Amino acid sequence: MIKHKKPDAFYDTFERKGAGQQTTHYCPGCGHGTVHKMIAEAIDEFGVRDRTIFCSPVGCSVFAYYYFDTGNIQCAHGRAPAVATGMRRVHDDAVIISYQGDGDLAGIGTAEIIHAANRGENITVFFVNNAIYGMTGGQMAPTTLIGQQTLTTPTGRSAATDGNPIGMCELMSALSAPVYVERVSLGDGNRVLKARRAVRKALKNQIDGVGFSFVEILSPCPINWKLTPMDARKWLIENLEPAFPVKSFRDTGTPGAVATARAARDPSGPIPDDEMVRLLGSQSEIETIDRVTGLPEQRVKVAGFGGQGVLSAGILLANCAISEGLHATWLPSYGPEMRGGTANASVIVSEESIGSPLVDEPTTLIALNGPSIDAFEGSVVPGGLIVANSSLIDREPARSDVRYCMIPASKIAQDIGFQGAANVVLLAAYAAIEGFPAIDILRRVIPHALKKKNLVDLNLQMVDAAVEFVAEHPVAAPSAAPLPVR
Ligand SMILES: Cc1ncc(C[n+]2csc(CCOP(=O)(O)OP(=O)(O)O)c2C)c(N)n1
Ligand code: SF4
Repeated sequence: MIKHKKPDAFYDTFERKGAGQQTTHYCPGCGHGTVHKMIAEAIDEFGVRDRTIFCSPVGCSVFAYYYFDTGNIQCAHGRAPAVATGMRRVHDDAVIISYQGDGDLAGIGTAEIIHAANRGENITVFFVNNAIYGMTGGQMAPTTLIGQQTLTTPTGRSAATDGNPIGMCELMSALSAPVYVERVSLGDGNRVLKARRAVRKALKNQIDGVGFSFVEILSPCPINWKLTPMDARKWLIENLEPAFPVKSFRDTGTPGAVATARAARDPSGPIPDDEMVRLLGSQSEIETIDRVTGLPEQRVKVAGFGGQGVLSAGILLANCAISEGLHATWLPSYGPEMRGGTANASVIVSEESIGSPLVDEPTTLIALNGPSIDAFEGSVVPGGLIVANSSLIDREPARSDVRYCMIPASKIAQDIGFQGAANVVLLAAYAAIEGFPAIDILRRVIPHALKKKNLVDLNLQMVDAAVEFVAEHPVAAPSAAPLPVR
């Protein structure tokens, strides 16, 4: 006896159609429903519903989140592989599905899928190829066949004006990282059974840590093909399959391969010795480092104009952090001009691995010029620190709930003999005030971090001058109750 049962990975009722409804929004004979069912059954079979994240696309399957009782993210058009990548990086244990149509994956999202595949992300991609833009009423897709009539190719697709259909499995298997690439078809019952096996395998691969799996499913869109559901299946076999051969393109990879590769360079693990050797000069230097513990997360914004060494001050800070065995990110932001435009660098330092490199609410602002303090003063957290270059900034911070140090960095640097190193004066002042990075570390990293070795001594003098200035001008505690952050 054949027993039909709705997979547990589906909700009991599909609320979009009103409580109690059992039907989806798909047209009669559409392949999306079939593919959904295969995926839901595989999720049930592997018992991973609670840890599955379904990244649904723009396209007819945009409402997949009404059907799958899993984690769901509705992604911007074509961007599901990028979202899936983000999920992969933060949820080790999640089973992540990128579900995409041909307009979504092979049109607007070409870049995302190629790069996710090329990185070999341990995700599963289900690519539903119906050779047309279904949701928007049947325009030409990248996979539309030569001669196929669509809304935008009323006389049939022409290679001369529209290019040739893109074989995504062929493209995927030109890359070395994907471990499983297969094209299947929903043309008839036997084909559906084969497709089901491919769907299952692609999910299992991910669960076993094998790597990037890609299954293309040739799928009918009767309404836009202007055929009955039965004729659509026939048309699929007779026309789509010859253009897109149904076969396994690649099936390699070993269970656990992803975990092994990850362990070799675990981003959340300790900073590798070779990184520290690069910054400190030798292995024996590393032994002399007091590893920092208990440091609150430092979110530093260094801002000024291009040419002031804003970005390099950020790199120096990040390098000091790495030398102390800490995690660090550095994110530059600058205009198109090499010199004179505004520039800032966001640096995060933490004992833990860092999720996002963005700094919206800095714990410290290092401002090299007036526009920088105007732009970022309001974003500093209450109790935070502003280190400002008083040579170029003619006002003190307006905030009374932050600590600040007005240091004539440009003048100090000029007096020592190299005005271009005002950035190092400011960074050293920050270090002297916060006790991080250790001044000793800053002094030890400078010779290795600076490309121009003839400037090392001058830069070390900048550090000494800043330390002396801070000792003579201690930073006062904030005087007022915290202001709301702007
Ligand atoms: C940024 C953006 N561009 C265009 C659209 C319009 N749009 C919606 S769905 C779609 C194509 C979907 O086709 P496909 O990915 O093949 O999925 P199907 O609907 O056939 O399942 C387009 C172009 C949109 N919603 N957003
Ligand atoms: S338009 Fe095509 S792809 Fe969209 S639901 Fe209808 S049959 Fe399916």
